[in-house]
Amino acid sequence: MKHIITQFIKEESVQSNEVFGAGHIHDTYKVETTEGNFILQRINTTIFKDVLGVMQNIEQVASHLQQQGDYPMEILSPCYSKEDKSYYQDSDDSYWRMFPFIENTKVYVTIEQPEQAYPIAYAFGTFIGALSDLSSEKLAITLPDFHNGLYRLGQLKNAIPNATPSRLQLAKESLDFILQEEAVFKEVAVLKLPTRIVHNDTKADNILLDKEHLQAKCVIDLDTVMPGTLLSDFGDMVRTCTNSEVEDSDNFSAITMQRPIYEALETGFLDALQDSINPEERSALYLGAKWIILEQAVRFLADFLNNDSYYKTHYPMHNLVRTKNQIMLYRSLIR
Ligand code: GN1
Ligand code: MG
Repeated sequence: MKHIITQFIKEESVQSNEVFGAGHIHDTYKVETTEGNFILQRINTTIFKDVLGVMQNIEQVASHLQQQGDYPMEILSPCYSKEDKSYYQDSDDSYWRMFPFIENTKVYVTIEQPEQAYPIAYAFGTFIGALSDLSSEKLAITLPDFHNGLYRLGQLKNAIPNATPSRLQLAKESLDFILQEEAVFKEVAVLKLPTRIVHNDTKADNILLDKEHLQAKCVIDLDTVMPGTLLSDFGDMVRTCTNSEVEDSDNFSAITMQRPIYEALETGFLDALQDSINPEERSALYLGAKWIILEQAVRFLADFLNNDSYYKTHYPMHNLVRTKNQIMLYRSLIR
């Protein structure tokens, strides 16, 4: 790995590297050097085929936020290689990138108090608001139909004929539930909402919080920043912040959608976006939560039927457990 790190950092400065974080997509490492610490990532090119598009999007977003002058958080900006690129293509065709490590931060994977949720929603709202004057044509669509519920449902249905009989049997109950609720995706598809540049992966742990003051310090994971709607960003926050259990938990009976946290998310998001959110967006926020939780169940279940080709899994039933977890959360939300 040293020859990769030294594309970005002088060899004599490099001290150590170790596996880092809990992402489902890339391989992530923390690199310690005498010039400070860094995050190194091997980009998953099976999923992100247009690496250049992804990195150009991140560069554009970073420079747009920098130009604002009064953006209130730190900005995630990539490091540049010896070749002055924001990524490095190795001889085996792997792609790598580095970011400065943002120190003295923590993330929440589950949230217990509304006071913990508010800054997360306020931060994502601020981020979206700050990008409202960046023209969406400037960004590459690196993952087409990323949050297109009907398309995701189609992927799930397409996975059925190719699934092994045993996986199909195990999936049956979840599949039936999803098909019973599929109208949610049609409801979303007919909404006429403005297209905005949004984050598209607003998991609680994509906000780095100041370790001491617990204020949001940086919005991270900009891979999916693309045109979309506000609703999916609100929905993904509800999905990850209100769940009393982590997404990987099989303690299904303990899963509840914590309503005070939902309310804090709504308040934080609206406080940050008050000048720009329109009444149609505002009144559809709850539908956004239903949409994204159900869509995530669809995505995990499709991957289970496809023998786990997309998400990193740690045991054979992992994607099925995640699916059931999301369904429990969805049930609690609509209750
Ligand atoms: C993936 O970046 P990461 O691992 O946090 C996925 C999200 C899912 C999430 C589920 C590019 O996010 O869309 O919501 O897993 N990212 C991509 O936890 O598919
Ligand atoms: Mg992500």
